[in-house]
Formats: sequence, structure tokens, C-alpha cells
Amino acid sequence: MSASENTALAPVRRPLADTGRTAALTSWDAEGWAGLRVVVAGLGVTGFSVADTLAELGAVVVVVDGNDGPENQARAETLRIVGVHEVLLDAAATRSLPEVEGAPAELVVTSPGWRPDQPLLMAAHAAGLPIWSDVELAWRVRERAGRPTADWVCLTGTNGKTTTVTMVEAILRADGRRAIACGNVGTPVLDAIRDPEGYDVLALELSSFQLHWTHRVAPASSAVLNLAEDHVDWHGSMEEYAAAKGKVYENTRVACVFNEHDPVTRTLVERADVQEGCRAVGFTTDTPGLSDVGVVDGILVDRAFTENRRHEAIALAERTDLGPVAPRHTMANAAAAAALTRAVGVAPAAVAEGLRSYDRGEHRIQLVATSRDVMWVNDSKATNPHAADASLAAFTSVVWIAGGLPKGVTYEELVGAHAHRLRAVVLLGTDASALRSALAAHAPDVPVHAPLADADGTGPADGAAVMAEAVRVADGLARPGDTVLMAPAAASMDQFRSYAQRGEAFIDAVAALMREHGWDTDAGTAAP
Ligand code: UMA
Repeated sequence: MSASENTALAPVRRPLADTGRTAALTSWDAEGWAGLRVVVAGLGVTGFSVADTLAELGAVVVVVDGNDGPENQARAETLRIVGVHEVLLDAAATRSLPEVEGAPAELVVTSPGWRPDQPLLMAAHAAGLPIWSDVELAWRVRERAGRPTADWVCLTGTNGKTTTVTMVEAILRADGRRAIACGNVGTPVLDAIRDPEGYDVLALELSSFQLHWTHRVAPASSAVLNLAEDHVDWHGSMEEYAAAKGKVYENTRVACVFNEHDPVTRTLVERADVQEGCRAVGFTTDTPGLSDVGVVDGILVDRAFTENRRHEAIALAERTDLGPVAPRHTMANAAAAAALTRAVGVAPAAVAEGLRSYDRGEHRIQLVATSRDVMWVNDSKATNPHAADASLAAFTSVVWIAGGLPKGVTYEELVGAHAHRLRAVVLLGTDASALRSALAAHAPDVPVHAPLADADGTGPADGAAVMAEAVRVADGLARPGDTVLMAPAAASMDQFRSYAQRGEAFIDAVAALMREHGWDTDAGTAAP
């Protein structure tokens, strides 16, 4: 029985980093790439960039993917043209380790979506092959004659990764560095590595999946933003998930950044094998201790990267630099981004400038209008109670537009935690019964309206009409100082195509309301 047929093979919990030949592969110009026999697992965004890079390096590449849909067919065609030896698009082919040009493979580079119990990967492990992520491959080829070698700033976490990596990118750019956010955020890191002009710094968002298959990366600074239960099915257990996240700290040169409010992140720093002289730097939304970046009276303050940190602190930015709506978790992300970038020497002023300019993305706590002392905020991206919890916590008195496709979640905790700030609730959704019963139990005095719903509480399927009516009703309920917050805590697909369309419907309805009344608004100019 071959290794790949042996169903008793164990999931790849500790992938091998190197064999003799791959250990020497530490720069783009290394001789060993030519003729190296590599299997690339997956032909998504990652696999394409991996196979393309390896072909350019002269390796002999076989790509395997279980999906033979049109997109993969097109990618396969392109790869064949650039010199990839073979592309196997077939579910059966993913169940064993293929040979490369009739000889055993020497390396596997896998896409993050491939789990440690995937048969091809288990077979590769059993055969003693190193298994790398695209991030590992990118690290091995980052040095190239005639091009600048970028520093790496790496971060991971359960929540807030994309916001923080976008802030890091903006701060670095404000400091005059050529920088790009890449990795799990969408642009594969190998695309950044192969940019003809090159970068001074890469801001890498790394998922636990990518970190699992990563070995030798040595970031200038690194962070685990926070850790909550997630992706346990992929990793096998919460411990394995945490261990994968903790790998981001390995080999860090200047600063391991951890969350003072999340002790597990500090433990992960303590367990990591870092480089001589590397420091542990905390971030917090409270007053910073020695070696922390934190917040004092709404000002982001650095007590980590100053000459005389026992006695002095540097003011980096104000809460208002993050826009008119800067909830606690956004301040936390900003503190982490500041710590990560100060570690690579950015000037204090660049932090404020970067935080003022970073792309906040749409539909994520987006201020749509302020009129007659009422703020209208779109958080359509809050598709579950956890996300809605964060935006509700940012406001003191709220007319809450909520509800949608609830995905079987419960609202008891969310409503219980925020009942005191609810002026009223306006319900969306074809079936808002779960939210209704939580409101009845935990916020019995808060008025609840369900525009256009019938007597059973069943809402119509036309989301745009419901949203227009919800905005009108909310307008009648809001008083000066209130925020009308559309943070549904539910998916959108019962009445809208997507959360984006739901957000647009809200923005349109608010604009129509303002026009109708001839009210002035700060919309647009103040969008956070
Ligand atoms: N495939 C198989 N067999 C398997 C698993 C997958 O054949 O057992 C094939 C699929 O048919 C598909 C390919 O492998 O063609 C997919 O590979 P992939 O799922 O690794 O996806 P990519 O397109 O390479 O995108 C990945 C990240 N996706 C995942 O981690 C699931 C993207 O993050 C990332 O932006 C991209 O690399 C560039 O680095 C997405 C994500 O959802 C946004 N990430 C998770 C998250 O943020 O929570 C971790």
C-alpha cells in the first residue's frame, strides 16, 4: 500500500520545513530552484501565484486542484503557457501525491484552504517532504540581486486583521516608505515580492492556515491582535489554532506586539523563539504601561519606542484622527498598528497622518450623515451578533435598525448587554422572531417597530422598500444626540442580495430623507 492510500496517516500537525536541498533555497538567485520538483496544492489565488513564481525560477511544477470549473481551466491554460509542467484538475488527483516528470516530488507548496488532514498533504508528510505555504516560499525568494529586500511586518488575530493591516500600510506610506498590504487580505504575498519596483516594507496579514505551513519567516515586527475560538475544524483543536497564530512571533527581530487585554497573546510571545534583542511591546486602549502603546484621554500614546520611556511618552494621534466614530476596537487596532510601525522606525507624525488616510472600507461603521445632531451610521457588515456588539458599544443612545437572516444564532446576550442604550428598535428581515423574543425578554420597555410587516411579524421580501420605511420610522424616533445605527446582527439574503446592497439601500434611504426635508448633512466629508 502506498503512503497516500494509507488511511491511517495522521494529519500534518508539524510540517517539515526542509530537506538538504530545500535548506539552501534562501534567495531568488539560489541555484537549487532550477529543476526542483514541486507539487503545488490548489489553483486559487494562492496556487496561481505560487506556480507562476516557481515556473519563473525554473522549477518543474505539477499543480493539483479538485475543481475543474471554468476559472481553474483558464488559470491552468495560462500556467501551461508560462512553463508549468502539468496541471491536474480532478478531485481524484487530490487524494494522492503525484510524481513530477516521472520522479518523486521534492517539495509541496500548499494553499491555505488545504487542511492538515488532506490526503495529498498527509502522503507528502509521510514521504518526508517539506510542506510550505506561499508565505514561506515568498520569504525564501525575497532577496534578489539588484532589487531592494523589503522588511516584513506581520500580523494575525481572530478579529480586526484587515483593518489593522490597512492602517499599517497607510502609516508606512505616510512615512514615505513604499509599502503594500498583502497576504490573507487578498493580494498574494508573491505578487508583492515580484513587483518590478519592489517595496521597502510588506504589511502582511496572515491567517492561521498560512501560518501553519510557514517556518523560517523572520519579521521585523509581528502581532497577534486577539484570540477567540475560530477555525477549530481546520486545526483540530483550539490549542492547535492558538499555536498556529503564535508562529507569527517566531524569529521576530525588533518587536513582538501583544494585546494587554488578551493575556493569551502575551503567552504566545513568551513561548516564541525570537531573535536576540527583540522586545515584547503591549498595546492597550487604557493608559499604557512601560513598553506599551496605549490611550490617554483619547490620545494614542507611545511609551515603548521613546529614548526615555520611564519618564516620557510620545503623543502619536488623536481619537478624531480615526474619524468621528472611533469605537474601542478601532482604537485597539490603531494602537497595534502604531506599535508595529514604530518598531520599524516610522516618525510619530506619520502615525496620525496614516490613521487619517487609511481606507476604512465601506459598510463598516460608516458615518453616512449627521443632521440636526443625529448621526446615521451604516454597519451593514455586522452580519452576526459579535460584530453588532462592537458597533453598539460605540454609541450611548441608539435607534437600532436590526434583523435579517439570523443563521440560527441567539440574541439574548447581545440585547441584554445593550438594552440600556436602546432608544428604540426598528426591525428588518422576513422573520425577526428571534430578535423579537430577545427584546421582549431583555429590553421590555424599548419600543419595537417592524415597518411593512404583516400581523404575524412577517416582513416582505423587497428590502429596498423596507429599508426606506425603516429609515423614515427611525427618523421619527431619534432625538438630538442619538445615533441611528443600522447594524443588523444578521445576514442580508432574505431581503437583499448582499450586505453591500443592504448598506447601499440604507445610504440611499438616508440621502432621500435628507433631500425630502431639505436638511443639511455632513455626509461624505465625515465618513469614517
Ligand atoms: N482545494 C482543493 N482541495 C482542498 C481544498 C481546496 O482542491 O482540499 C482547491 C479549491 O478547489 C480552490 C483552491 O484549492 O481552487 C482554493 O485555495 P484556497 O481555499 O486556499 O484559496 P485561495 O484562492 O488561494 O485564497 C487564499 C485565502 N483563502 C483561504 O484561506 C480559504 C484567501 O483568504 C487569501 O486572501 C488568498 O489566499 C491570498 O493570500 C480568504 C479567507 O477567507 C479571504 N481567509 C480566511 C479568513 O480570513 O478567515 C482564513
